[in-house]
Amino acid sequence: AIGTRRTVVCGEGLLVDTVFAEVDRAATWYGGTARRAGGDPGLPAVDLVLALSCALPSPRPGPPPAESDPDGSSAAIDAVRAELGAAGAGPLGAEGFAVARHGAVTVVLADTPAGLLYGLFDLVRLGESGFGPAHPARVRRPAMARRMLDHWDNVDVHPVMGQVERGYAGGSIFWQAGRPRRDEARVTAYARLLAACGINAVSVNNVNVHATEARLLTERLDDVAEIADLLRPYGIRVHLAVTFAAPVVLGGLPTADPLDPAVRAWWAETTERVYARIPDFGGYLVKADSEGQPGPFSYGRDHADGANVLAEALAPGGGVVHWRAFVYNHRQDWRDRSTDRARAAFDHFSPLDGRFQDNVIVQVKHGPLDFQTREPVSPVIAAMPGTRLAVEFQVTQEYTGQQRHVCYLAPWWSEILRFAPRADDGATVAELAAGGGGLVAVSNVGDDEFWTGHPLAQANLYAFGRLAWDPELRPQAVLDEWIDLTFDPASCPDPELLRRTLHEIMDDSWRTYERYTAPLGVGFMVRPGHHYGPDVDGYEYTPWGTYHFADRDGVGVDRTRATGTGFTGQYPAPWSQVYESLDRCPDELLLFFHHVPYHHVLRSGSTVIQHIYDTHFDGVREVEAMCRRWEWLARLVDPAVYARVTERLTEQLRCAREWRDQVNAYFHRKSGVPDAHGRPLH
Ligand code: BDP
Repeated sequence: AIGTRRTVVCGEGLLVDTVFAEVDRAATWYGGTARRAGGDPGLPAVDLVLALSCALPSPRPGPPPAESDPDGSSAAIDAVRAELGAAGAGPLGAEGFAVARHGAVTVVLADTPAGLLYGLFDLVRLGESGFGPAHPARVRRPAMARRMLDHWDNVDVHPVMGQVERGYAGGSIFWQAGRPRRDEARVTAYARLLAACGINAVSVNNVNVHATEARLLTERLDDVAEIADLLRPYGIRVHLAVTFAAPVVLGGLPTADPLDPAVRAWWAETTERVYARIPDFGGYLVKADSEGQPGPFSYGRDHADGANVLAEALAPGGGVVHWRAFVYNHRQDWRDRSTDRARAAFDHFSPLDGRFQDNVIVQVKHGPLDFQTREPVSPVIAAMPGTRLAVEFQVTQEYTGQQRHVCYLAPWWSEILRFAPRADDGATVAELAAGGGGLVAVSNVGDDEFWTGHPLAQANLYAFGRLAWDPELRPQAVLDEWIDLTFDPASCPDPELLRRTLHEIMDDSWRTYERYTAPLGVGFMVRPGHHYGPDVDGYEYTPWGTYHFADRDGVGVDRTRATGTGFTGQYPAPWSQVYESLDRCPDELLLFFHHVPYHHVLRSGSTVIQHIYDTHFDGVREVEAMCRRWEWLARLVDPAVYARVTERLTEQLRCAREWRDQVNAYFHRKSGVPDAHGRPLH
């Protein structure tokens, strides 16, 4: 839509250059024209203006004289500015923009180059409808200031985890066997893709910082700077995962004690060197005292002590430290039913509220456990009003089918973002994240030709960025945007069939996945280690703290205050009472909070055991329907995409049947209860 227009771009700056390069490329491709403001005045009237408002003189009353505005751009800009002023729209902000259609001219206005870039991508989303009838300016500003992706990419190939930890899309786009990959075209294309999704920060290495990754902070800093140079033109700042032991392993100091003056000095000097090399460096990401990573506990210090020393070092450069709250004992005694991994983050972090410096962002996984298909919202999110919190999602589908299964996660994220964990002010998770450190997710991208292994998993990447920008968006509307941008309905012989079928396959795919995997919020039941496919008892007698406690009488984890681990008490009212109560607890979370007999009757009216059987049969039937529907698209999508998705669906169906058979057989054997409909349970 843009490429066929006569476009003028007004303003200066690196990101304005990017905007111009984008429209110029489109114009070259589709036969339009693109020029910078101040060029040849003898041009015909423009039909698209992208302008930085600060680059413009204040609007004069009345239309500009025709001779000073031969292409009509100034008149259109002035009209839109006047309209924004009259509407009291206020500043567009650091990344906001306004799009208007004034007569036959589309105008994108922004206060900053980043805003102009996001305005351009908004127009790309609008397509031809951005050039329809005149309409007043629509102002868009992001809800979250930081919309970040964490790559769990290793620099070296890790003997167990490979090049990308929990990566299901091939190798890393940044690193290859210990070296930078230096695929500039790919990283630039990635930056463009991310900017189009609304992402503005990327952490480029794994949170489990191994020996080579650690050195990115010091002697390998040039490798990071190279990536920063490629992401910068698209408004993306680079962050780095660092090891808390860096003063010892890199600096040769005898300790990493955060209160030791030499340690503080080391962090300050090291960070100063980072800013000398990368002036817009975003900051550090730290996983400390977690799953074997070093941390402040080794020195008898707490996580506020640990985070603050890094924050102090980053403050002069304007950086932040994302300090993860994913801290728990992964070597617990499974025989001790009072230890509860779900409690850990709250127990460690809530007492520290108010002690973190302003540029510390405590990064909390959205659920208390670990990115399961269904979990309650983490109680930490409600418990730290004096701390900047970021909420962490997992776009990479570690526990949701590893990009072999279709699992559109936006409905799940949307539910979480709309949840109001605190009764007093009714603030939603989205509002709390927006007021704090924003939204972060683990990336699902690799060097795969479709970026994400499963082509339909791209929708999760896109949806994450869009929901971080605007958590009010409906997941189905986001999917519509993604379909339009990805499959180009204009060149599709039957765009309506394509759209309807993709919705039928994807809209409910997260719930379908939930139906054939672990039931009623109990979680895990995946194969240990790689976490793909069913293994009902795989983690049951291990030190990882993720159990379902199924026996002949019942199943589920008693996390009540009355008789269990007391986890429900970490929530404020009313959620503490809702989750504590067997009658009020939502069905989908029942086994997360309660241990119940198999004949316990759910709010739905079904018994727990019959619900398990029914949902597992239903889930597989739904995957069978997905496979049939996908066949309708054989001639409507690119053959390579068609082939890849077909291959993945075949595997999804095989795996869903495996889940159904194992889960049903397991609970049938434990409980001895037959299926009410007489279906074979094996
Ligand atoms: C778990 C993953 C593990 C990550 C960890 C984390 O299995 O690979 O290192 O999360 O978030 O889900 O640090």
